[in-house]
Parts: sequence; C-alpha cells; structure tokens
Amino acid sequence: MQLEGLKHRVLVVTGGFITGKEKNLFETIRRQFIQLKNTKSNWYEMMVKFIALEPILLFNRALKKSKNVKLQKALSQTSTNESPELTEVILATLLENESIPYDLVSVNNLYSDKSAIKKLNQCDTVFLSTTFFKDFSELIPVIEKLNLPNNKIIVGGPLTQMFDELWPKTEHVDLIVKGYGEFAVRDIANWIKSDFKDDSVFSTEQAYKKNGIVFYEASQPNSTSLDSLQEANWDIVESYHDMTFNKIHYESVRGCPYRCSFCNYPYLFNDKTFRYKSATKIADYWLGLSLKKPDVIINCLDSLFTMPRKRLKELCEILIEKKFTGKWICYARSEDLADLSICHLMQDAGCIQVNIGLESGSEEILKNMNKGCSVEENKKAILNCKSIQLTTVCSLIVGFPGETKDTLDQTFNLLEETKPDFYFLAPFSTRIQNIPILSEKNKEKFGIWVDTNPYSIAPYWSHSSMDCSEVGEHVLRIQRKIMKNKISLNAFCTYTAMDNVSSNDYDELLDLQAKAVTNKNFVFIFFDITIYFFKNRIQKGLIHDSIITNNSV
Ligand code: B12
Ligand code: SF4
Repeated sequence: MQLEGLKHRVLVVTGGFITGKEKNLFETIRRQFIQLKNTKSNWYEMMVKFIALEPILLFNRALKKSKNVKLQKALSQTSTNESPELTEVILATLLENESIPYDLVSVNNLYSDKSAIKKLNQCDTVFLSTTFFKDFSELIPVIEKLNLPNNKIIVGGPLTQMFDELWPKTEHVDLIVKGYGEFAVRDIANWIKSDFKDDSVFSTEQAYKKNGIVFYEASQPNSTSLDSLQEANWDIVESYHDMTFNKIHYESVRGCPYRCSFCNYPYLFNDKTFRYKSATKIADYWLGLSLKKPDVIINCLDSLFTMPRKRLKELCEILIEKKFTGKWICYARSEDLADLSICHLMQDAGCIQVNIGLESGSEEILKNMNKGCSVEENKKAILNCKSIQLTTVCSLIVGFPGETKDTLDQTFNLLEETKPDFYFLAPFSTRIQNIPILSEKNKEKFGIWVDTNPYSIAPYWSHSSMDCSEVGEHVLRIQRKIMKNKISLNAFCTYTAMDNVSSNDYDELLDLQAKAVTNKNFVFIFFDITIYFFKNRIQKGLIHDSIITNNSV
C-alpha cells in the first residue's frame, strides 16, 4: 500500500507467538525456549502443554503409519492461502480510511522471513496486536524484536486490559490502547499526521500514565447497536497479499449477555455492554461476499451468535429467502440448539458447524460456573445437531472449583452418550484475574488460592476439591478413554480438517485415533512419567507459593 504525501508508515503486526505455522520443528522449539526464558513458575504451564501434546504425537504417528494420502492431505498444516486474522484486516481497513500507509506482517513472519524485517526498517510506527498472545512472556520478546532506535510502538488488543495493576515496566512502548480499535485508530492517526507533536488527545480523561507509559481508553459506541461500526474490508488485504481467501472471519457482537463465572468475553474491549449488529446489516455483508465468492465460508468469531434469538431467526430467514450460497460457522448456546427447529433453520440458512461450550457433564459444576444451562440442554443440543448432521465442536473445562474425579466421570459420560463430532479439553485457567470465579466472595466459597502471575498462561491454583498438579493425570485419563472408545475427535489433532471432513473421512479419523492409543507404547509411558515429575514439582511450588502468599497477607 503506497499512499503519497505522508512520511510516516505503520507496520501492523498480528498473530500468535507460537502458532504451529513455524517453518520447522527447530524454529518451534527455539521460540518455545524464548517464551520459557520470559515466563515464571512454569511447571504447570509445561504440564498443560504436555497434555495437549500426547494426542497430537500419537495421532500423527498413526496417520503417518496409515499411509492414507487423502487424510494426510486433509490434515496437512500447510495451507498456502490461509486467511489472515480479522485483527489484521480491520486494522488495515482503519489505516486505509485514514490514508496512512502501512505494511502487514505476522509475528511468525518477524521470526522467519527477512522481508518482514525489511518492512520493519521501512516503518517508523508499529501497531502491535496482543490478540493472540497468551501472556507477557510472549509479548516482551516481540516488543524487544520490534524496537528500533527511532520507531514508535503502539500496543493494542485484549492483553492490554487484562492485567491493569500488573502491567510490567515495558520500555520501548509508546502507547497502550485499550478497547475498540475502530475509535482509537482515528485518534492515533491524527497524532501520527501531526508528526507525533499533537498529543492533546492523550491528555484527556480517556488517558492515564502508569510506569511511564500512556494508556489510552478508546471511545465506545453510543448505543447497543454495532451497525455503524466499520466493517472489515477483505478486498484491501487480498490485494495487499495478492491472494484470495475463501474463509472470511466475521464479528457481529461485542460482549455477552451471560456471565459465566470463568469467562471474560462479557468484558473484552474494555466494555461491559452487550452490543450487536442487526440481522439486515449482517445479511447485506454476507450476501455481498457471496456474490464475489459463492463458496465463501464465514467464520463467526462472536462469543455467541444465537443471541438475540429474534435476530438469529430474522437473519436465517433473509439468507434462505435470498438464496445465500455460502456456508457459516458460529458459537452457540445449548438452550438455543436444544430447540430442533432452530437447528434446522440455521442449517437451511447455510450453517455447517456450531461450537458449543459444554464445559461439564455435572449439574453441580455448571451451577458453580453460573453457566445458565443444564446437562439435559447440553445433551439435547448435541443430539439435535447430530440428528441433522450439523457438525458439533464442544469445549470442556477440567478442574473447575468443585471438580472431583466423580464430576469428571460425569463429563465423560455426557460425551459417551452424545458423541459430539469434535472436542477441546481445557484445564481450568486463572490467568485472567478479573473473571467472576476469582472474586473475593467466590475465593472464600470454594477455597480458591491463585498465583497472580501475568508471565504464564497457566499460573498455579488450588481450591477445596482439586489443585492444578492433579489436572495432568485427569486429562490424560479422559483423553485416552475418549480416543480409545471412538467417542469424539480431538480438535487439537484435527483442527485443520474440521470444516471439510466428510462423514466417511470422519469415521476413518475416529478409527485412526483409536488405533493411536490402543497399542500400548513408549509414548504412554513417557507421558505418565513426565506428568508424574511435573506433578511433584508443582506440588512443591504450590506449598512454597501459598506459604509466601499467606505470610505476606
Ligand atoms: C477467533 C479466536 C481464536 C481462533 C483464531 C482463528 C483466526 N485465525 O482468527 C483460535 C481458535 C485459533 C484462537 C486461538 C487462541 N486464542 Co483466541 N480468540 C479468538 C476470538 C474469539 C476472536 C479474535 C478476533 O479475531 N476478534 C476480532 C478482532 C477484530 O478483535 P481484536 O483482535 O480484539 O481487535 C480489536 C481490538 O482489540 C483492537 N486492537 C487489537 N489489536 C490492536 C492493536 C492496536 C495497535 C490498536 C490500536 C488496536 C488493536 O482493535 C480491533 C478492533 O476493535 C477471541 C475473543 C474475541 N471475541 O475477541 C479469542 C481470544 C483472542 N483468544 C485468546 C486466547 C488466549 C487464545 C489462545 C492463546 C488459546 C490457547 N490457550 O491456546 C490461542 C492462541 C493461538 C495462537 N498462538 O495464535 C484470548 C486472548 C487473551 C489475550 N491475548 O490476552 C481471547 C481474547 C479470548 C479470551 N477468553 O480472552 N483464538
Ligand atoms: S462462556 Fe459463552 S455464554 Fe458464557 S459468558 Fe462466556 S461467551 Fe457468554
């Protein structure tokens, strides 16, 4: 992008630190070391990574052995035209609107592609997005890499608002932006255009200084409607990369009307209000896309797309009436999908996959989570979708306050009864500190202790019925049982094939997954020993850290 007249140029940097798209295994390990060097109390973090690794290793081994070229191709990570993140597209759109020249790179490019460093040298301003950074142990090395003697570094995205009090003394950062980029970029653009002289906007009540860094809280929409929010313009990013993308990420809501106690979605964007686009606004955008790309797949990233129900129905009806040719994927609540007519309506309108937060098969745990739906609704939702072959991707949490071996067995039973197509198992995380389950009242109620550590994606925790050292064994046990009994596909292993698996391929993948775990092999023994080792280290850490915390109270 080359706009005349302005001497400043912005480098937009988005994406995760370790994404699986590294150029080789050596590079992944190198980056893992960089991250671990910056992390603190990392035994639990390593355990969390290890338990995710076991099925991937086993599955890939079985896939290689199977010599099934069709499946190997479907699951290969190397897609040449994988769509960029929506963050990149929206930031590019906003800069384009302000006539500010820019370049676009991913964090991955910065570490593996010389042309990205060349672009860095040509830009005097960096827009660094923290959207896919897990914590500060990933952010800090990237900031150091981006720092040049005369460039300005502006950091935005979700991490900027998660650790307000704990934000470290980050030298080299000139501005931290919280919340809506749609409003902030306009203000930053004026600052850039004034050769960084007119910083009056950063001395209003929307800005404050901490540890020498200016934090800027972007404005918010003045109503609950998001219809006037700038839409991402994929054309400009396609022309920048000289590629066409068939999968388009889309956002139609900000916030969430629910308050599940483990979740921060209702407070993302530095905003507590649930705001959303209307059915007609969404339909116009999607129908416009499908005119150019009849086979487009729209990936809705929203907290949940099935709310408000009235909007969902209206949208589906428009899409059906106007014969929308694309397909779409979204997050949905069980209560909505427990109504079979809603599932049918969504499918008729082009929906091919729903992501459902099942979380647990125990009524008591769902109550502790303030989830607002029952095990029965969860069951019904999956069975409904399965009955009409609408793909289900379910996520579950292991170790939530109140969790015991019994409640985990109930979760396994729910999966066994319903057999969702894909599943994610996530250990209970206390990384985000302002979630409701970590309120003082809940800490007391469930006997929760947490380590306040923004340098790890998995800080230590314990509560009355479990502590983080026990999670590894539970996850390995459940994962192996799910795989062995052909219950559901592990989404971490099959992520790349999720939207294009036919029912024949699906059964073959289930068989493959079962084969991968039935042969007792050295991988099991290796993982059992390693997890036992981590467990001991974590237990020592827990005793040490909780004594320190208790003494300092
Ligand atoms: C989709 C998604 C994914 C997909 C990504 C698929 C894809 N290719 O897009 C998948 C499933 C792969 C994924 C993975 C992960 N995700 Co995720 N994901 C999301 C989700 C739902 C949407 C992200 C998005 O694109 N939003 C839309 C864009 C437009 O919003 P945005 O990036 O926030 O940008 C806006 C503003 O923040 C701001 N902004 C952003 N950057 C900048 C920079 C500047 C300079 C400025 C001025 C403004 C600005 O402007 C934008 C417009 O308003 C969010 C939750 C959410 N609703 O946002 C979680 C979220 C981003 N994910 C999160 C996490 C933790 C992860 C994982 C680390 C999970 C894990 N344990 O592995 C991994 C990271 C993987 C990796 N290493 O890359 C966290 C991030 C927390 C953080 N950074 O502090 C979020 C916020 C969820 C949460 N519960 O908190 N994720
Ligand atoms: S888990 Fe889902 S429904 Fe619950 S608050 Fe988060 S986004 Fe909303």
